[in-house]
Amino acid sequence: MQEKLNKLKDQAIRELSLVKNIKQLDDVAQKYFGRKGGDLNNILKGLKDLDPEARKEIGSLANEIKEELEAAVEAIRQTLNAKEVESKLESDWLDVTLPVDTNLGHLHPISIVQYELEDLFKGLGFKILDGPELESDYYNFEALNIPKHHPARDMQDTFYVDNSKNTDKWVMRAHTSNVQVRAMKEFGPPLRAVVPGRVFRCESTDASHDTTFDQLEGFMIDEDISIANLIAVMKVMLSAIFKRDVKVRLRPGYFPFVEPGFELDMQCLICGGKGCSVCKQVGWLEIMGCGMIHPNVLKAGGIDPEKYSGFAFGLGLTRFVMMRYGIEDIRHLNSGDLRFLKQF
Ligand code: FA5
Repeated sequence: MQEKLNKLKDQAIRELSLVKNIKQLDDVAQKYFGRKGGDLNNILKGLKDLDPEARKEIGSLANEIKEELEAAVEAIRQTLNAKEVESKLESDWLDVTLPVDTNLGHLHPISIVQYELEDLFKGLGFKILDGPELESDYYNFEALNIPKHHPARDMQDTFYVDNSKNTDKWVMRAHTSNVQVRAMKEFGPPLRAVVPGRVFRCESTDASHDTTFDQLEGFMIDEDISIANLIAVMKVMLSAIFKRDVKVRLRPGYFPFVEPGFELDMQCLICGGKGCSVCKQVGWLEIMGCGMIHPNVLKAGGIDPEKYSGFAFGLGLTRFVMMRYGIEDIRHLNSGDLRFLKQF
């Protein structure tokens, strides 16, 4: 039995010396110490059949050999692990002197024009304001002189949010005009501000209509503000953005929150006024609604309409961008299509 054990030990040592990787090491360890069928374990199991004297002697030798071999396996495992790490480091090296990839993307065309407009209006003494996209029915409609159930709500139909805990309805804002009364309450007169932002409409899409688009609201409130101030600001804005003569026309338009109200159209720059799918074959595209702020809206904002007057406009920023760059379908702008976006 002693001889058998010593032979087993020599054989195990020989096999361990030939091991090249962890997998082979595990196989050898399994062969000798495996719970089921491991050679050394089988000998240890057979000890119970020996007489007590022999069991003691052979048992202590077998344990000695087992400990020795286990220590050898552990030592070889550590060496192999260290070698593996070393070779991984060699193959995974990184050249920190290579040039950095500078293709980091750029601004979306809507942001480009929005920031240009913000700079322009800052120069004219306007504040740049922000407002909530999820808005109360009050600021989106009622404060703007559009009572509940009034048919004028259909002009800016939007998405209503079910808020069963609260009796007041919430809507995705249909226009940036929701910030008018908020700003009047916060800052009071005199006030000049523009409000860029995303708005939402429940309507069918086509080349010039989307359900999510951007507007830029603007308003100026002071003593003696008139339509002449509105037209002057429009002219400055158009020539700054288009840097050339663009044909515009102002026609009467109905918005419950202005009186009088207008709509400003631009001659379509996609077709040069000949007619196309963007301008629905009429040669003109509606770019903004505007007018003199209704006295009821000034009152809702805590401003005395006897003393102050003001103009307001709501520019369709997305359509403005289409005209600036000659984009023939509004749906490209929210598509996330890199083939389109990389052109700007
Ligand atoms: C309004 O949203 C008013 N709040 C504008 C206003 C502000 C009037 C202040 C008076 C005083 P309107 O629904 O017409 O108005 O939208 C304004 C502009 O947004 C339009 O002239 C158009 O350029 C753009 N627009 C409207 N609907 C869409 C749409 N579905 N997709 C893309 N652009 C749109």
